[in-house]
Amino acid sequence: MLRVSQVVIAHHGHCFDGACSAAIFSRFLREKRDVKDVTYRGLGYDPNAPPTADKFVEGAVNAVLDFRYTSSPLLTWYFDHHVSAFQEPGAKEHFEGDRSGQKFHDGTYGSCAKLIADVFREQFSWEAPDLAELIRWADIVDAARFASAEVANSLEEPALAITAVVQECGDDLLCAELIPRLMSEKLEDIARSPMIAGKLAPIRERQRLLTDRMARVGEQKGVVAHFDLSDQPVDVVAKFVGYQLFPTSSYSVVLSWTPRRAKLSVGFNPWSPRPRKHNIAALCEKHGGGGHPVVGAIALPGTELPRAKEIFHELIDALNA
Ligand SMILES: [Mn+2]
Repeated sequence: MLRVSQVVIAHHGHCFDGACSAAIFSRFLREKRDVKDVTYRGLGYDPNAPPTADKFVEGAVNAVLDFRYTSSPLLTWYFDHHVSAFQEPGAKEHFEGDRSGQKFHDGTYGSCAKLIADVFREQFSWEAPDLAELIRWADIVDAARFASAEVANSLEEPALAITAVVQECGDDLLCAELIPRLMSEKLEDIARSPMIAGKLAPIRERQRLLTDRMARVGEQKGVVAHFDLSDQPVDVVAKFVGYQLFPTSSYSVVLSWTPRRAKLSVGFNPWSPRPRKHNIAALCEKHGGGGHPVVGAIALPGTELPRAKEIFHELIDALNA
């Protein structure tokens, strides 16, 4: 059981940037506000996910990092870089009317971790130079600034091994152990330890099977590589495998399904031979999803697979237009 403390950090769950953001924010609280006891709560975009404010505790410091805005009066700190952060009706106006000086959004940032570090340095005169490597990697991972699709898919880099484990196994229990370690330890030491290294073998095997499956069902239509994986349940999709399989594509669209949710994952190929012509966040917002200009997603209840398949084809056509 997780104990609830006087500080609740609700962060994008199953996400390396979300965990790094929580680590930097926690270091700030420890060094500037003498806070030692923090509860971490992961947030997800599942259609059935409870409202963010359900994670908050009355009277506590409640922070949301790397996730959509909430107008809840209990929100005390906010940082995000998703351009789709303001989806709740009235959220944008509520954010703009805030006078706490503790709520920040900048959609031009590659990672929320870097946004937090920059705001703390510029506005709160605080920085942790030893976290530079963590921030650098959060920016590489979240903005897909990898040298190649092969590097992105390999789990050799410590940050990428941690990313893979966080994506597949990063529930609140794992994060309660991982985030405090990200605050002070080297990424290579964390990656070598059992909590990460011990979980990699099954992840590698699942990635291999998924890559095979994507190679079998994948097709390229125009500049879009597309993968309908809905015939068998799959929860986590490999973001960059599509570009490795179809290096001449500019975009990829993946449809995945579990009884809980149907998910469309859309991305711009960071190694595309052509420039990006579409804002993927805006395309996803049309169907209730969101994200960044270069990567986004739409989640529907699992029972709405037929609708998800229609959207799948609409997206392929829209990205080819
Ligand atoms: Mn992020």
